[in-house]
Amino acid sequence: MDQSILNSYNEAKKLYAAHGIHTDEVLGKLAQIKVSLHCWQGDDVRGFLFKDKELSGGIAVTGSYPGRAGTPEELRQDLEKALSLIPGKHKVNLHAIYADTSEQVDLDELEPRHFAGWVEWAKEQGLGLDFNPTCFSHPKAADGFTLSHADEDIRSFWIQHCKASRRIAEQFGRELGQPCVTNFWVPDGYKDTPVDRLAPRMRLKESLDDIFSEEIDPQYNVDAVESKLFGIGSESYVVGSHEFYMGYAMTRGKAICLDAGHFHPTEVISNKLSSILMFSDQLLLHVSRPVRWDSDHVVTMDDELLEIARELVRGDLLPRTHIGLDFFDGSINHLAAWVIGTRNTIKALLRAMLEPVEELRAIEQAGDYTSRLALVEEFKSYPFGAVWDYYCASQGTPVREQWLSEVKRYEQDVLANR
Ligand code: RNT
Ligand code: ZN
Repeated sequence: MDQSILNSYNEAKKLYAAHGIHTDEVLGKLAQIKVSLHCWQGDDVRGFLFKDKELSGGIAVTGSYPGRAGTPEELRQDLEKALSLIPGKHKVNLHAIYADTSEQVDLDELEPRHFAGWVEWAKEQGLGLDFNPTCFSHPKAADGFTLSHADEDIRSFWIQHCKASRRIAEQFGRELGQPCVTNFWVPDGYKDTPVDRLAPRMRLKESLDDIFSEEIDPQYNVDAVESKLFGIGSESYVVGSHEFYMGYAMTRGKAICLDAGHFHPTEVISNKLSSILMFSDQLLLHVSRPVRWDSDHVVTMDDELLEIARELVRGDLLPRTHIGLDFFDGSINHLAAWVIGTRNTIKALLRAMLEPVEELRAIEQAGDYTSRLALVEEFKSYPFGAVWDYYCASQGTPVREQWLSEVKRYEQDVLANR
């Protein structure tokens, strides 16, 4: 390791030690945390099953940056490259439309064997896998409804797809020796104010109960449900609202998925973690960045990211929280987006771990809000960067912006030829 990285680290170590923070221990803990990289950033949410299908479901990718992955091999190659630039051991999050098969197979017919290529690769790479049924970009989702559809045949198609997805996930978990988190998100909703809000919600509840009635080993699969406030074309009403899934997950023992982009523009998810995990066992995060709406911008080191990380660390919520990413930006290099967003997420956790939580808690309890504000603000400029650089170097990953030239080289050597 570069001597200057080590020197800076040792200096930083002393400063943190004065507040009882042991940086070596912190880095040991940080290395245990897995972030789930969403495969869909690599190809603008297109997938491989239905090649020419347009993205639907009220979500949108903008930009046409060249080089996006067009085959499972290319996507894996890009993920490998991105993961080599991110410290730690992580997971990859797949959607059903990313099946690796030459068969013409519809969503309700998917089986674990259609993902064998992914499992083999994950084993080789020492990665975990997560999963999502894809309830959009399909003719049977054309009118914006899936699991809550009024038509029984359509509803049952999506129920079959979700059941198939859980079986695939269970297989992932069994093969890889770590649980697969399966996240259920459906776009169902109305553009304009509905007359009947209740009936679609009743149908969604019944569909979910049907899906989860199938016994799946919780050692291998964890179910999560993701809510939303609105989407493009579902501005007035979304069936699976936050309150709907809050009630559903709490009464069915499911994990809630909180996506940072899915709430009111001034509403933040960091403030929800302590409440939800008081009543629920597990939680799934979709770390994203909303800009004016659920725009799925690449995660930056902003106040909300830091606050999410602090809540997880201060409340010791990390063991019960699955950290996934969910952004898709087609206007910049696809791998760079992964690297920036994932490195920021890990870096924010490190910053949170490098705060004197016990000391701050005692100060707060004593009612000394002056010292609370003073210390929190001073810690914002403590040399966490030196600890981060040391962590990157000790994990054999590029230090600071060194990764960028690697991405540029990869763009020239690989992406430009696609
Ligand atoms: C959509 C949800 C969902 C998707 C992915 C592709 O609003 O956030 O998680 O982004 O499943
Ligand atoms: Zn999401």
